[in-house]
Amino acid sequence: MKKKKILILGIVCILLAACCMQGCSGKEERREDKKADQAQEREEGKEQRKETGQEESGIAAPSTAGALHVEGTKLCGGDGNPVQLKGVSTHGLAWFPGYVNEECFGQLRKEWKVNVIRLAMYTAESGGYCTDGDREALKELIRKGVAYAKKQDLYVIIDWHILSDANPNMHLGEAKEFFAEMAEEYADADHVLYEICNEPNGGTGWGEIKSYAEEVIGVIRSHDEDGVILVGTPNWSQFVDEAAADPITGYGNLMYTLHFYAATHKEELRGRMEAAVDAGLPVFVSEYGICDASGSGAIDEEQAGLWMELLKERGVSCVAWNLSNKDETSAILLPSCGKTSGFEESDLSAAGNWLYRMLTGEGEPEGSGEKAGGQAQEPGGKNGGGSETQETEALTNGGMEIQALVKNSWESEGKTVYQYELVLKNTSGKDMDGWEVEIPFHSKITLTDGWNGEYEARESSLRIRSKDYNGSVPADGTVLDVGFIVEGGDGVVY
Ligand code: IDC
Repeated sequence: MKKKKILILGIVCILLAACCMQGCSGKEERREDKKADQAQEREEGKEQRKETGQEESGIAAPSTAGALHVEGTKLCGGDGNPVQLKGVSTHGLAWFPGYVNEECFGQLRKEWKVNVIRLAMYTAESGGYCTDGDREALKELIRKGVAYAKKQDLYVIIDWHILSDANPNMHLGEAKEFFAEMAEEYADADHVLYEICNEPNGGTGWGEIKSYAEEVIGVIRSHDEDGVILVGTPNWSQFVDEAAADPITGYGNLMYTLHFYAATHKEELRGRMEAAVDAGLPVFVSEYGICDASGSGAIDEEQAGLWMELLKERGVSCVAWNLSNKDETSAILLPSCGKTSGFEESDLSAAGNWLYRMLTGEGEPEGSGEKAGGQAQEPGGKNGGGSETQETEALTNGGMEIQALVKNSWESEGKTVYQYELVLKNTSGKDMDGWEVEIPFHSKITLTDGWNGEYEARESSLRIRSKDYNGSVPADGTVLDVGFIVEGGDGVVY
């Protein structure tokens, strides 16, 4: 914000001298100073918007909305208009540092239309900031990320990613030191938000989080008087109602985080969020996934659609987990993608594909929960056209009756990719302790992902064995949440 441009300094000096002579307060000086800087920033922003192609997309960005603040339950831009941030979170910076590069951020900004990037820095775990991590290297990555975000006209969240260190007070001293340094450095950066504790858990109550937050916020505010601060809530940032009942007072521009994983957290958590917002709590979804809470398992597009609808309706910002090629459902890139920028459609996992479509509006998974996930289709023109509950063809082998539903399909480099979900029913008449099924396809397949099973692709058939946790199936029992993604195949042979 306060760019140290000679011209501005000159104006500020004159203003300062004039104000001092007239006895005006330091606060007024700062306001004048800010106004002059903001005018200059807006001019520069026009140029930057042309470069990032953001003029056409019309989404809020630092160059248009400027410094953010909180009004009531809403995040707002400098002009007072509500702003919804939508973006993506890095995986742990220590584990996946490569994605912090300007080309990557630029592509996400221009092609994916994100307006925020979250820099997730684990505090515990291996390589964590408070355990055995290289603190200077981690801070350097954050500095780079903040600088690239600035250049690409993105907001950026500095995330103190507590997780296995369930109670944020465990590293209170380190947190205060870290945020003092960050807030001092970024006091005048319009595009920086601070997230002070990712997910308190392990029974850590709101009282403990609140006392931690008050300390850390105090430190941040002593350097940065108005940057937006995101505060975690109990139970992996889900119990926003507890914060709503006893919010932090005495400081402005605070928001409280809610995290959801759509295949695990559904109606009940949406209800909690709505009630908290209705009670006046500013909520920010700084992390979500469309799979289950482990970050893996099957994707639930229907629930994801319902969440997106609600977030849109309430204007709640949301950041997807995670920007990496780790072999887990929530990673937006396939493990086979070694690139750290210049991603193509064929590099995207099912989660990445969904996110891209949601953010850009292409293929529209957003909006209607029904549209997003409710349609079960058969490839190769055998479209049942109905909902998942409708009777579909089934095949039987390995003692199981198998229904293979296509949840999603898309084109990639001239080939069609299908995401299947299976419903397996034990029709063997006996209880099973472990199962194995085979799915024959019309043509050769390439397996790109699979969950809740051990997979082996052989030419045009796919063998799936149970995991240790879903192998026991009573007679007539059903196994759900088994799914996979294959390229090609032209449909299942019944
Ligand atoms: C997961 C990562 C996984 C990593 C693990 C570390 O996806 O690769 O091994 O953390 O413990 C969260 C957390 C987020 C989790 C994610 C999925 O904020 O750190 O990432 N998740 O489990 N909350 C709910 C889900």
